[in-house]
Amino acid sequence: MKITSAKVIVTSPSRNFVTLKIETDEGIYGLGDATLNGREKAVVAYLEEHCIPMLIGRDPFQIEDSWYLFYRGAYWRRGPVTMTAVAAIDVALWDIKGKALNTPLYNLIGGKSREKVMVYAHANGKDIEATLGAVGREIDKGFIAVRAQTGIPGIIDTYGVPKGDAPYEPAVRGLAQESFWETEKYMNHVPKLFKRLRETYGEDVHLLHDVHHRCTPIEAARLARELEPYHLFWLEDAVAGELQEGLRLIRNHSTTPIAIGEVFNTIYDYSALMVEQLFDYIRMPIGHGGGITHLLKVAAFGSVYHIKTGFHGPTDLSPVTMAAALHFDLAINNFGIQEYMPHQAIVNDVFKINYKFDKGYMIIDDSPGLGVDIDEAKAVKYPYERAYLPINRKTDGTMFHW
Ligand code: KDG
Ligand code: MG
Repeated sequence: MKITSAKVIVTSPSRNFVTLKIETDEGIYGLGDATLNGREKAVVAYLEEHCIPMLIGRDPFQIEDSWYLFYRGAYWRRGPVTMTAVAAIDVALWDIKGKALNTPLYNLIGGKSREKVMVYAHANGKDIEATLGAVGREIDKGFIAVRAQTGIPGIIDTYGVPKGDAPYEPAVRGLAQESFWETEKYMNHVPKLFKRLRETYGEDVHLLHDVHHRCTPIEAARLARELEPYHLFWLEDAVAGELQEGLRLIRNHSTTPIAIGEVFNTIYDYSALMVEQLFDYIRMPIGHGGGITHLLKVAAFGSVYHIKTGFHGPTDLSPVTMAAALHFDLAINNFGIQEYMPHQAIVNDVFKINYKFDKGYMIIDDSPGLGVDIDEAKAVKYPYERAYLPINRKTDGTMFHW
């Protein structure tokens, strides 16, 4: 089999998605997700200018060699743009192989280790009462794991909480909007939320929280310790991703489990953290971390240290990444949990999906390959619209982490 062509499809049903489609001389094609929220066109250019010309004529079954061609073969390697492009190529090749061998992707990477994938929902509200209600609604839908984010008195807007009634969506169309932040108010407020959540819903539901990179190491250590009585499933991105040594301080002060890495893109972001056992859950998603080939290595390395996966799964990763993640989650032994932030219904006008939520878990059918498809005629109905993630300032105007 030979790769005869490849193209990048950009579509925006409610939000932008970038999809790589690789075609072969046997009529089989594969899909990869190349969406990098707010920087979509950078990945389009990387794929079109630098990768697609090198793909033509290659054997799509040589996935390992292709991975190293696009990783090691680029002198300027690593980084989110490059690794999102590498991931799109890799996932598309696995999709082709599954279709060619007429078997679901999970069978190519070890077969099923479980029948269903535990997922966590997002719940948020403008204050503690509203968040309590939102968590209750997710539990009523059947979720057994819920991430809770709440508005903070005295802070205009808070990460994870929408301004109006629309579902929370990180990127907004147009240029970057400003939000404002004060860590002290946040730190004093969040433990009150989790106290109320445990009093209201008991010990059994898994509760998660995302700090979204906003604490210094010592602040994060205090927060993790103050949240300890509420037995979180995890505290996510308590310090900024680039400040990896910061995790040591959290570990020294608390037993709250730590998740990190949605902004990481290679094993080299994780290796020291794993060896020192400074965190518990791998967040790096297949779509930004070099694809299935690379995540298999990251997860295997983590398994040595009893670290589990908990892949990023926001709306800014397309159904192609969600399906790839679910196959992966089914197959590996050290799966922990999967984030599931449902796409708006209009996304299904463009993507045909093969997974569904069922009582706290996701299940996926046994279509060959990934099992997700894209309708190109529908995709053109939703042209790209520039969108940005917000920027964040302290209330005195200092530029801060978002
Ligand atoms: O594009 C940014 C989002 O993916 C991110 O803000 C979502 O932190 C996030 C999460 O945990 O889902
Ligand atoms: Mg996050």
